[in-house]
Amino acid sequence: MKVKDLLLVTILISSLSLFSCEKEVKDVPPPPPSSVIPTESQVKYQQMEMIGFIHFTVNTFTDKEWGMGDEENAIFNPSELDTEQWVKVAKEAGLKELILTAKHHDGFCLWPSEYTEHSVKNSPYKDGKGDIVKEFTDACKKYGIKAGLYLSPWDRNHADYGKPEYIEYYRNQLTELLTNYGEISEIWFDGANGGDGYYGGANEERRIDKLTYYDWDNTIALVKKLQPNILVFSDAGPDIHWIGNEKGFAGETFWSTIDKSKLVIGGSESAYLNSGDPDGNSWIVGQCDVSIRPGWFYHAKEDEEVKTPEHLLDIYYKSVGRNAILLLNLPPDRRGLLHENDVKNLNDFKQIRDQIFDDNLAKGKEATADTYWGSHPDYAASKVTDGSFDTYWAAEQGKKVATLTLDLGAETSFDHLVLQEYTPLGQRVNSFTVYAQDGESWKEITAGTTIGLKRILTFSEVSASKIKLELETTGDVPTIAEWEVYNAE
Ligand code: FUL
Repeated sequence: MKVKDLLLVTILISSLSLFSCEKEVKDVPPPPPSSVIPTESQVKYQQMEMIGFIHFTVNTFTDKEWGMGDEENAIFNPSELDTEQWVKVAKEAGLKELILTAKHHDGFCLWPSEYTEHSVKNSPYKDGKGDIVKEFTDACKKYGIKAGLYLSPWDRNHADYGKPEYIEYYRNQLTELLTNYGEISEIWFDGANGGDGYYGGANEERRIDKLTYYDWDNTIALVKKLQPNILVFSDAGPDIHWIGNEKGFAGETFWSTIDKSKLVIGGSESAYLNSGDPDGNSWIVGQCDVSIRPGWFYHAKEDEEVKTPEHLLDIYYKSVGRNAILLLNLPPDRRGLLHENDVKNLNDFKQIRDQIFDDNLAKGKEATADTYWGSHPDYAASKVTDGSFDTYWAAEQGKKVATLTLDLGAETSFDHLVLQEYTPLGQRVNSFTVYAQDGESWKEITAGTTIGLKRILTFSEVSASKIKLELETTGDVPTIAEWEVYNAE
């Protein structure tokens, strides 16, 4: 090689290394996560937004909400049971998971448990050969939605309820359910803790110590051992917690963080569950359970009291739209089918949602920010209108107040906003105000406290070409993954 060529090569190599060096300088590590963050499966779980409950047992045939446990197996006799109908209806309505009451407080089992005679195996249903948990999990698999199970800890049928032997029985049943039916996504432990019951014929009142009786730590460890990917619900988590009411509403301020030491399965304080705690030491997803009917079980007399699509929409705004997941109960009737009135209102509810959230007026529009992380394009304001949750804007290091501005390009009418924090890094925003440009000035259109995974804001129609969002945090810098704008009309 000639000297001249050698010189050229040297220049080339050094300019290449200069280039990569420059790139290194430009690379900015992402904002560090907050001290409490969700697991990946908690984020995915909440992103499902809406899931369903199926309450079905002897109560469906006795017209009760809580069976005493003395029901004859013979009364359980659905004439047209079709778990595929449940699943198809739920899926069409946008529900991503269903949770079946494998056993409610009456102790009657929808699967042929080998540990009790109080089950489908001694009922007329399919001459005792039926297994509704199997039919249910098969249908979920067939139509591609997740399956969850509810196994009531309180059992008003079992002779041993209240004694240590019952805990072994309960764990045996959990083992059956979590071993024989494939992947179970969620297990639902309710907090009802004893009272009067049949108890194998004793017909008495039995109370248990909610702090010690169920030995929940070991029961939950067993559940996780049998199904490592399962999420556990109770009013104390560990993965998902009850929202503190059965109306389907999260608090207007709702943190996914909460202090675990203040929670007790069957005894957590409702108001605390409803707000979460910005200083909480654990991330537990809030779940809003509510029935499409007044009761959790089917009663013919409630056929005209099925919640209207508008009522369901209001619930959606106050659950999913307040950073929680909605668990909507759909109780099959005595045929074993979801009733026509429930199906109709559920479908209409879906149609309304589709109509409102059909056209995101902010998608791809220009967004700017007064500050962004490392002044690096990866964290620029454009990320909030790119239609992807996985990319996000973050304010510059140390910022506790920041402003994002959205330019819709032309005067646009809207009445809904959707905001999403990038929760894999934590929940940070503790207040926000939204303004619409009004001539030379800005007019406040709405304000709120927490955002979390999703906040939906509704207001009377506004017309503007620019919208401004002011955010405040007390801790780590704010992030926004998506900002959407809709017009319901
Ligand atoms: C509660 C139960 O007592 C109700 O009957 C219903 O199952 C509800 C979802 O959970 O704890």
